[in-house]
Amino acid sequence: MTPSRRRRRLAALAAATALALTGTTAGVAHAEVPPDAPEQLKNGDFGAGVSPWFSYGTGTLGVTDGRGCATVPGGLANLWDAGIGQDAVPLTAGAEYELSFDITATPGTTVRAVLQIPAAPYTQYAAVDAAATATSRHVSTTFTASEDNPSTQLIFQVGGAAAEQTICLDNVSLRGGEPAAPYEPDTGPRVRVNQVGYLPGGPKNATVVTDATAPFDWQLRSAAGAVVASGRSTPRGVDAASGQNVQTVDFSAYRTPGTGYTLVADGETSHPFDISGTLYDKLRSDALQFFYIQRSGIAIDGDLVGEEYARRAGHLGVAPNQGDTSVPCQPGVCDYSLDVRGGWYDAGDHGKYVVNGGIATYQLLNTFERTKTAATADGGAGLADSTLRVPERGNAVPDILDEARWELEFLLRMQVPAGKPLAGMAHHKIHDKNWTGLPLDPADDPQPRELHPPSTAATLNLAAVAAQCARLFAPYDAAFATRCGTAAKTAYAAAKAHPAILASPNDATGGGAYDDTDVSDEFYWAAAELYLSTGEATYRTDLTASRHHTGAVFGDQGFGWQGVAALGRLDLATVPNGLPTADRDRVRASVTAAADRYLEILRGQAYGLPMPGDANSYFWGANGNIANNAIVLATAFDLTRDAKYRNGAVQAADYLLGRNALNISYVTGWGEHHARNQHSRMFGNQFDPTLPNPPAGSLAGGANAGLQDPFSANLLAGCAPQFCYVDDINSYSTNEVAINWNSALAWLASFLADQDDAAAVPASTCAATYTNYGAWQGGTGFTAQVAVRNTGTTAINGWTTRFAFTGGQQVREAWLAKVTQAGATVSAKNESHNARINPGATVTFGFNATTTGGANPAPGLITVNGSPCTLS
Ligand code: 9MR
Repeated sequence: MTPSRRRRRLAALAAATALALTGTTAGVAHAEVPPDAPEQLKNGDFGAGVSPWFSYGTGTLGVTDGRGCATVPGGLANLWDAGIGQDAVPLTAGAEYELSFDITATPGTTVRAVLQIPAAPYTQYAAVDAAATATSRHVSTTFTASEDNPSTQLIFQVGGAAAEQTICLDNVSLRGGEPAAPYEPDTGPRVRVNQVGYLPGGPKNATVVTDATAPFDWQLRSAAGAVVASGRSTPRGVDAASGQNVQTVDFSAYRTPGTGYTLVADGETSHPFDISGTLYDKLRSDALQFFYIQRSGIAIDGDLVGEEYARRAGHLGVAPNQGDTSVPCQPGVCDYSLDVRGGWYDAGDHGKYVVNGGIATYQLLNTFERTKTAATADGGAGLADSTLRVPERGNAVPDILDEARWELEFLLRMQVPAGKPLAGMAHHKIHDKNWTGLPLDPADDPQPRELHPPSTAATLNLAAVAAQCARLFAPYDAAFATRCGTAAKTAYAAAKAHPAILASPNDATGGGAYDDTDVSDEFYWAAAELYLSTGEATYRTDLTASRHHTGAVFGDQGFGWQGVAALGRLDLATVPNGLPTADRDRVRASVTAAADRYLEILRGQAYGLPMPGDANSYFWGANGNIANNAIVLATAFDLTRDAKYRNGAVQAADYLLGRNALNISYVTGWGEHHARNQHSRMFGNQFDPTLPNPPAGSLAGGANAGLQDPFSANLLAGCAPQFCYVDDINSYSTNEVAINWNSALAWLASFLADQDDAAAVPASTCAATYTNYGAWQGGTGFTAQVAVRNTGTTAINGWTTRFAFTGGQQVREAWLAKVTQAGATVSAKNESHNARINPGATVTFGFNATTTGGANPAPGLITVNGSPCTLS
């Protein structure tokens, strides 16, 4: 990632408004700066590389002969069309400063150095013009700061010359004022809880930051202040992830629902929280609602999501947009244009990337597919039609599928058309030619849009999610499902024909690279999804031959857009399929083994999260990976019904919602103190108060010891991993929003919502056998029977047996039960003569069903009156 990846147009606006101050220095000149005055800039001699310097509108900023250098294109209209700078420069009112630097420009031009507010009203505190040539020139100016500002910007405006220039800077210095105070985040009370709350039957853990090394008393207090539970803390020593001495509190034994509880320990009172079985219901819909608001190519309807989020359609071929209805390739890449409208904007930028769209779409589709196989998913009521505020609500299709389809349609458009070179492959991405500034409404983006070359990774992402689409949409829209199925097969074949077309790590101007040198995991995932949908031997052969089928796919740091073998493995464990029983059991055991490992990691963390505590585990977007580790824990619970795994998933949510070193909920609108200034061109409230903050349910990328953006690098250098985060719109490497992080949050929230009170898991009281008597002649249908035995100790009086087909199977007629079907889910209700099932007794019913082709395995879950039966 080059530091120049995105800058604001602040420099442009500043220059446009404030430069009556030309000449040499604006502000008060001739101030006296003592020789020992403190330095306010970081890495002014470029001795530590480029960071925290950034550039915009230039070539890559790099270090050449010990100086910071960048090329600047000729012909830019204005000085401020390109810049090199540093953020978070503090000024103290009334203090005197000396700004100085060495500069060369080859062949030569005038450069302006400006110290300013990096957002409206773009006030300038100082500005100096320097006529720079190929011979180094030392420039110095003094001024008195007119006000306190802990976070100004020094920017060298380097545009506006007719000829291309190479600009080099060295010994950049701003001396004066007070020594820079180390940044101290406001972390609130030392007692750290899930600020949203706890499930009545779930684990309830907190972390207390303290100097104490001996245990102390804690008290749980009701909203009225009554002590409702108490106990002793557990000393945990110094936590590596935060560098803090901490103790933990476990109040799991207290289960009474209520609001406004606080935990008091070591003289501190936590933020308030609830104990409730409905905590996560709205988080599920909020996390999913994010996707509608991120949609490209459609006006966002304020009646649905509130006027503050209403906006015009972005990138629908209406000026000043230059896409996305007919987008050409980058020069030399292809000779056609594609209509690639629609989809979701990836993150805070306006790019659309097939690779990241893939994992996000998978997770939405998988959130829905889980309703067909997981006992706690309650028939998917929380994900039904009209549960989200999307334009498609009321169309008899679950809204989460409608939302996923918005992206699927885009992904399908990214496929290279038949007859063109690399037909069937998917273009890796489509985004702006150059980075744009913040904030920027998508409809106002003036940049040319470009298709980037096809890649094997993108093609396999398309194959995988289009295969999921084929089976999940079959009951709702057979034509769309068929279109998906065809595209999936075509893409997979194209990827096999071109197995090593890799996206370039250097293709990161105007958009992210999403590069990946190993696509063997994408092959495994795509083969798995195609096998699950089609049941065809060729895909099974490929997936079982992959090293990922038996290899370690669940690393400690979790899976993400670059490593997707886990997606295939999870689906082979949960979605019904025809793998041999021993192999299927091994696949499932690999999920529970991974979950056991995550529990072990979690127990080692005083903040109780399933992520190791070293700096390497806190990377760009780690909150998404933490949620993904929670998904593995949740899946292990779905497979085994062992509550320890559910408890692990809950504790991961505790971390995301406030039980962390910064005492912040990383989800906007959730918790007492939550992230709200995530990096986004749409949600630019921090820059422009007329714009909204991100909508409730937006997950920040989170603590990232890599500090790849200059703002956080400058502010947080040397941070302990959990402190490497700042809720500031400038910090794109710690505080962006992104579809792949929110899809993980949505999956997890949906699982947690399904747990209701997280009551003890009841023993199964039924056993079910599903027998497929085979296909009719011609293969258009089949006959099956379900036998249900009462394995409990009391009679069942009246029953509804429920299961789901994998694809588009439809019951045509049934006997010995009244059968209805909604989507893929079949409900069989007793007839009057077989309503009672005595302990040990069995009832059977049968049906004829039509098929639309594809896999037709026995269901993975059969319930009686909502309780899961053991399957045999
Ligand atoms: O999430 C991505 C992270 O894993 C990478 O380290 C980072 C740098 O390549 O890019 C992240 O993805 C960004 C993408 O490149 C552009 N859109 C915003 C994404 C989230 O920051």
